[in-house]
This record gives sequence, structure tokens and C-alpha cells, in this order.
Amino acid sequence: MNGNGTLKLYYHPLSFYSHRVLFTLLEKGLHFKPVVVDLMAAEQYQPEYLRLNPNGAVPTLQDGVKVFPDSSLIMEYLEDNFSGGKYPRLMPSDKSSEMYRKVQEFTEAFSSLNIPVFSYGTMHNEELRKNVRLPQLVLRARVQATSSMDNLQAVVDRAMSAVPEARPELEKKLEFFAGFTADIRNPERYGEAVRGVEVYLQRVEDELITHVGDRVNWWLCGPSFTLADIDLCVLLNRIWLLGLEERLVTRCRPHLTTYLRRAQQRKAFQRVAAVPLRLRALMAAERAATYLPLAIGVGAVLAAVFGVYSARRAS
Ligand SMILES: N[C@@H](CCC(=O)N[C@@H](CS)C(=O)NCC(=O)O)C(=O)O
Repeated sequence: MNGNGTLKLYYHPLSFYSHRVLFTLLEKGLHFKPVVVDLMAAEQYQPEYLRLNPNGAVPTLQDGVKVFPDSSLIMEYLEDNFSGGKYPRLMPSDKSSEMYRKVQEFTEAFSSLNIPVFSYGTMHNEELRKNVRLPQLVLRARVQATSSMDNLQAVVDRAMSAVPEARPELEKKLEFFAGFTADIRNPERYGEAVRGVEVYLQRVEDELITHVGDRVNWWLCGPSFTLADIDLCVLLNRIWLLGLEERLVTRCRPHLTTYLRRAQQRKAFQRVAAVPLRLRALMAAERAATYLPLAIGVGAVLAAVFGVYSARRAS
């Protein structure tokens, strides 16, 4: 690997930004070690994790001694270091090309979306939450809502004294959460977040409309699949999880609907879409892997004690 180590991805199965990175790793066919950071158990505030990612957020990618604490940084790193040869390129190599400009434009438009308010606002809405496809998502929203700012303050205070160098980022995070918890309950703010997503999707639809004739098999920005497609696919999957697919995609955007059906054929799409659905199994496997060496150790000690005891009884 480039940083002389194994790629290690710290992520959470429900995390939108983790899905962007998972998708990129899978599209590139890279081997990596996935490590679940249980956000519901506040593992993002554990000192060891904060030393890797002082934002107390997922995803984080570690490549040997190099650490990247943000999905966009990670995608850029993977593209710069694992492109060409057996690794597919996800950005056009010609920076002066029309396609390169389009990828940049869509990436920028995507990065201005307020995904946290869009996701959690939907889950806090009495009516809309009934259609959410994954109860764990709603549960996470509830956990977040019930852990009051006082609780969060206490957790963050402990984290800041354990890892003082994370203080500036954690202070920003507290400020973000204060606004966020208010915004997800505020219909106006939630409406703005939904409109942002709609404007982005309409831009995509308008672009896809131009793909006629020999462009019919194009992806969003040109003939090959790019980082802008990854963003779009991850958003489409989130929209499905939130139960908003009909309202935002299939009922009103026919070209996007066709795009979605085609994108769903990709292995990476299928694997990323399956990740939140396998949440429980994943967490159990992770715990088993953590406790297995301990269980083997305890088992070995018990076996030895039992062996000595049986031998004594026999003599
Ligand atoms: N800009 C960051 C955002 C990361 C982010 O907000 N991650 C969320 C999950 S999608 C998180 O870890 N939240 C931590 C928390 O809920 O405390 C990125 O792109 O990686």
C-alpha cells in the first residue's frame, strides 16, 4: 500500500459520509480492513480514536502512518494514489476537459447539501418517519435527540481533558450540534435542506436529459463512472433508506430513475446498499473479533485448570 501499511477504514454502517468512502474503495477494488466505530456508544469520543480523528466523526482512513479524517480528503487521497493500472480512475486525467469541469461542478454542488438536516429532519418528522426503511436509523435519531446538549457537553468535556489537542475541533462540534438539534425540528430549516437536495437532483436530471444518441450509456459527467457518480449513488441510496424515493426520484425525474436502475447493477452500489441492512451482524462480528482472543485465552486457562484437576483426581 502507498503509506506502507494496510488501508484501515474506521466507519459506521449508517454513516452517509462513510458510504462515500466505502463506495470509492469498492469501485477501486482496494483491500482494506473495516473497523466499526459505534457512534451510538459514543466510541467516536474514545481517546485513541480522537487522536486519529480530532473531529470525533467517521470516516477516518489510515494508510500506514498517514491518517485522513474526512470523506472528501480520503476520496482525493485514494484517487491520487490508487489510479491507473488495476485501479480504475474516477476523475478524468485531462484537467482541461469538459468532463473534468463537470465532475468538479457536481462535486461542489453536492458538498453544499445539508445532508445531516435532510436525514435527521426526515426521521424527526412524525409523518415521514413512518416510511423510513431502517428502524435503526430512526433509533439513532432518537438516541441523538434524547442525549441532550448537557450530556454531550459532559462527554465532550471528558474527551477534551483526555485529548487536549482535539479541543478546537470538539468545540466546533458542540457548536454544530447546538444548531443541528434545533434545525432538525424546525420545519423551515428542514424544508431548506430538502429543497437543496431537490435543486441538486434537478441539475442531475437536466444533465442526464442531454445524454442521447451515442451518449445514452454515459454516466453523470461522461462515458466513465466518476467520483460525482459516487456522490449521486450514495445520495440516491440514502433517499431510498429514508423512504423518499418516490417523492424525489421515481415520480418526477424519469432520467434519474433510469440512471438509478443502471447504477444499482454495479457491485459497489449493491455492497454499499447492503451495509446498513447488515448492521446488527456487522457489530456482532466486530465484537466477536474483539473478544475472541480473550475467549480463547480464558478457554485455554480453563482447559489447563480442568486438566490439572482431572489428573489429580485420577492419581
Ligand atoms: N465532513 C465530514 C463529516 C463526517 C460526519 O459528519 N460524520 C458523521 C456520520 S455521517 C459522524 O461521525 N457524526 C458523529 C456524531 O454523530 O457524533 C466528512 O465528510 O467525513
